[in-house]
Amino acid sequence: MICCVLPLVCLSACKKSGSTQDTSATKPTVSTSAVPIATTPVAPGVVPAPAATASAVVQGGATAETTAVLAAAAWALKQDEIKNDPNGQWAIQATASSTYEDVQGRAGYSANQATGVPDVESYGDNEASWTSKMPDGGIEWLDLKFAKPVFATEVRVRESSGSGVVVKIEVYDEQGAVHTLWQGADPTTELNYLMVKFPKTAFKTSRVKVTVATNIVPDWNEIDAVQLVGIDQ
Ligand SMILES: [Ca+2]
Repeated sequence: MICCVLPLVCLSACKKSGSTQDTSATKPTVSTSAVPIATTPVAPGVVPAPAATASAVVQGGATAETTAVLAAAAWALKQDEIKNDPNGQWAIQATASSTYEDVQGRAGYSANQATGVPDVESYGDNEASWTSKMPDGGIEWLDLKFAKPVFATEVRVRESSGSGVVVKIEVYDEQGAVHTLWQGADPTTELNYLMVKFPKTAFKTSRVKVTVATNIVPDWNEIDAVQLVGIDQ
């Protein structure tokens, strides 16, 4: 009798599990569960255990995660790993929908403050980041160019104040057509990267557009740097 019941239980459980996955694939969810502090050293270059990252929003095979819940040491190692990622490049030029006090060029808070390596060291207002003209006006965007066209696999957005406002990541192919790689809810808090991973693009890109909704998080929302990750072939 037990032999007959067990398979039924398993079948039932498997079906439930399957339907849950189907739902999560189409309905974005944000994980907010607390993560225990790591008790074992993490070597540089080692990808943190899945439990140490918050992942959220699945759409069309793209995933997003944030460094927000990493323990401090793991956080610092991850920052260093990203900063020196051999497949990563930092933006070299940027324009934006608007800038704080309409600043231009490379002035503080200009779009170009989101180019180059990260240079904001603590969470909060800092003119070494891009900031829009209005704090809570709604949709704004940052359009960034990179030196080398690559088949892209990931875009990392370093948010440095009022984090959690990115709503869309797009890239342009070499013919100038725009491709949406991710759209959803941004789980980023504090000074952290929103890391949007996706299947390798079928085209090369050297231009990324980051769209934010500044009304999501009250007060100013600032982006320190944006990294495009990809390979030559
Ligand atoms: Ca910056």
